[in-house]
Amino acid sequence: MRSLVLGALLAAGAAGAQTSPLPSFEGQVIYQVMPDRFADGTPDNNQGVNLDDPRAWHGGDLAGLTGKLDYIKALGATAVWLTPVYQQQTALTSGTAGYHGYWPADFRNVDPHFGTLADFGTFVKTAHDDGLKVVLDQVINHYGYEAAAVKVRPEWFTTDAECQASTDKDVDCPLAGLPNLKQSNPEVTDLLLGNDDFWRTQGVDAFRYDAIKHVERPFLKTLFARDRAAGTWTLGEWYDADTGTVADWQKAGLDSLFLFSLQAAMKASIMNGQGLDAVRAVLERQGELPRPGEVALFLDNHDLPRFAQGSLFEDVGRERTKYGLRALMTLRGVPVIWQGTEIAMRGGNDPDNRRQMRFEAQWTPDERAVYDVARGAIAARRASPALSRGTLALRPVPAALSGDLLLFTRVVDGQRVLAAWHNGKARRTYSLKLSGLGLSAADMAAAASLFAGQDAKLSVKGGYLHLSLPPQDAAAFPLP
Ligand SMILES: [Ca+2]
Ligand SMILES: [Ca+2]
Repeated sequence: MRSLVLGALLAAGAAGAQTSPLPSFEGQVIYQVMPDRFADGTPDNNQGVNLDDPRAWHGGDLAGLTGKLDYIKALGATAVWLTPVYQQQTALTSGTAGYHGYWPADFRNVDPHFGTLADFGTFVKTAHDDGLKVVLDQVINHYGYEAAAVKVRPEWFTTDAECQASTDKDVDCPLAGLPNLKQSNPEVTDLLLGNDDFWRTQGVDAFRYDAIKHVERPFLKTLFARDRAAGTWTLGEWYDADTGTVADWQKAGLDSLFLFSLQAAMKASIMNGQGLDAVRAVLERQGELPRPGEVALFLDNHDLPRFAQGSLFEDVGRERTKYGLRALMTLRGVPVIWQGTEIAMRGGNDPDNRRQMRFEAQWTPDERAVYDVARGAIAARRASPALSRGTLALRPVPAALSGDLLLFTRVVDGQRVLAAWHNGKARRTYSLKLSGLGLSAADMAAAASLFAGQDAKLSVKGGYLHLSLPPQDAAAFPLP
């Protein structure tokens, strides 16, 4: 069923002539914010706030976020992705408030906890003045459980009988019991397309579409085509997407999706110490991707346990988060950093992974050290065209080293960078034949990693590449 519909989408895409460049975020670094858990700009809108309850509103708002754009810019991000800021259902469901934004009651209003539409405008203008792009989360699959529309417009939603009879239950049945929109209903189509236009008019540069696995395919085709025509970059969330799924949907008109399979592999390899073969296996499939430079790459997000949570020991979690952040900045794609990962915040499943963000004055020296690595790695990536936009080519290493050593080059306009991820538990020097790596390079004296504060070196002599690498870290070297 799915492949049949996708086939139709592909055919339609091929028929439409591409006259203008496709929307692109290649070279960007996105910072993900959940506004309720980020920064509280004013107590005036803190109805029902309880910082001791992880399922309650915590008071963060658009004024607070706007006030922290300097922080996001200083980290080095170039774009901000906000989880939804729509007006939410006011009732609790299962003891949980709509603080996360995924239980909309009115798609064209800002929830009073976050502020007003004017506050949103101020946020967008300030972000743009700071050179930051704005990515807004869009919910297109459902309303909140207690939204008035569910009772007022029952024909907009699938019934139990329709769900039972459906051959595509991912699409036609409720996700987590949420009132399931029928995107093929003309009124629903108009509503959702109009929502996009509404937020575009507010100055949004890109949309992150929630739960696209659960949305009717013909509607998605229409939606993505309209966004593309408007120059809006689109990022889809297909939970657990692997390279094949990302490739299918890029062909169908989405600019980007989150590559969940790479996140899982990085968590296993970097945080859980399982060797680098899982990461290599994902990267070996990058040739399937029509636009690898657009794919969204991440260590964690608001739906997954925190990256640092993968180790019982807080110091190990922090050190391996540094490794993960540096590794992320060597990859081809668009890195996305979830608020707090730059200080290795901990937290298990939702809502524990959404603890209140803490800023500089509240950090421990250890947290500041993680931040310094994050900022340095982002700066190195942005300063290097090869790391930002270069093609990625895996370099073979001897089988005995494959769990401990991952090598790839990033190349653009004749500039070359060699990325080296080292999973070994001790510092080690590797001497590898250049020809075995498929490389040639003139002799060069020892060069330092592009990542500041890292004791890693590369030299070339007599046809051999010599790498001196710290334990459990990722480095990047200029290659002449
Ligand atoms: Ca507030
Ligand atoms: Ca659905």
